[in-house]
Amino acid sequence: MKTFHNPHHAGHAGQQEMFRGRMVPCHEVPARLDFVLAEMQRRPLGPLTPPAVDDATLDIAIARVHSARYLDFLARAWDDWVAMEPANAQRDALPSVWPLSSRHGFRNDVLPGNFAARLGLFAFDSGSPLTAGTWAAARGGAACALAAANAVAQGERSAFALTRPPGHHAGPDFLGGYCFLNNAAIAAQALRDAGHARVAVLDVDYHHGNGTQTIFYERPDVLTVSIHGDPATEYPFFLGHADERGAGEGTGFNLNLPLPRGTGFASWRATLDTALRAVRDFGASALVVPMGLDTFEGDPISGFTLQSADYAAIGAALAGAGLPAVFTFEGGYAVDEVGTNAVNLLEGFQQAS
Ligand code: SP5
Ligand code: ZN
Repeated sequence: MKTFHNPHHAGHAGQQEMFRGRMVPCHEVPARLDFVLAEMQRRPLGPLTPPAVDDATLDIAIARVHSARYLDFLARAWDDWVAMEPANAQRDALPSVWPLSSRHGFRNDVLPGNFAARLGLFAFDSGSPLTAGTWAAARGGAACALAAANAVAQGERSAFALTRPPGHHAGPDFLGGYCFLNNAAIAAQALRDAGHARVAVLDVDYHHGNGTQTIFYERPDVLTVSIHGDPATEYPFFLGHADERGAGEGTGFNLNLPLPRGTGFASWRATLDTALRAVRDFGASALVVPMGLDTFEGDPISGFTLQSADYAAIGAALAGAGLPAVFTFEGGYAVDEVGTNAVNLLEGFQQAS
């Protein structure tokens, strides 16, 4: 398995996130990726390189899934934040005012001149700090996703985009859930553009992949499936229910498999079989797996009880689909175990392929 790692990831280093009225240390920290890299050096899966993607090609791939208005905002966001007042250079940018949605009577068609308002327009939570290196890190991650998709399009059985910040909560024109650019969606679209007629996304992160769902919700060519904590009680709360089946031409091409907080591996594994049946029935020729390891029992912000050995079994089950696969690194906040769990899954896939 070829792995593309993001050399710019550590430039995205938030200090604190807002949680229930208090600022708490960020869960999504650079060390997460370093632990995965270290484990991959102990248990190599194949070549490990930075992505080689030219800027113009990358811009096109990113613009296939994100709006121009959002990308213009994101590319300039840090400079605009510091321009508000010089002291902002020492602080992360977090939103504090939101338009909610049009049902509240607020407009989202007029771009605010005030940066804090603009940040609120494009963000859905106050837990995703934007820092000096965020844009470069997110862009480097999109390059990893594109390189991984290209490798698979050219005949590799699998490839891994080892990057942070994660991506699956980022939508066409919004950030949130520690995510800025949707790496899995960029990979899925790149596979479509390389000639795969039907691409399936099977999201195994603890949290519903709301951004990916929204990007492909009205499309019949990309099936989105997500196994996650029930949004009735779990983040991101406002999407991820079982009755969301797609819309328009995309009706029937979204499948949500929410599970209650406390779910263990037996039930999770049976649900994976349901997800894999949907992928098979869809007739995909390529698979994208947003790989969150926050289903682990020791995860500090999640509620499933998977054990480290379970990840190898997940990898083997995914290989059983018989499809070429791109993996993107998503959540997983038990930092000391995230490398073991990630490599267990990928090695499980590789050994069963
Ligand atoms: C990619 C991904 O996994 N994003 C998850 C974003 C979750 N953000 C909300 C986290 C709530 C943090 N709770 C802190 C509990 C401290 N005990
Ligand atoms: Zn997650």
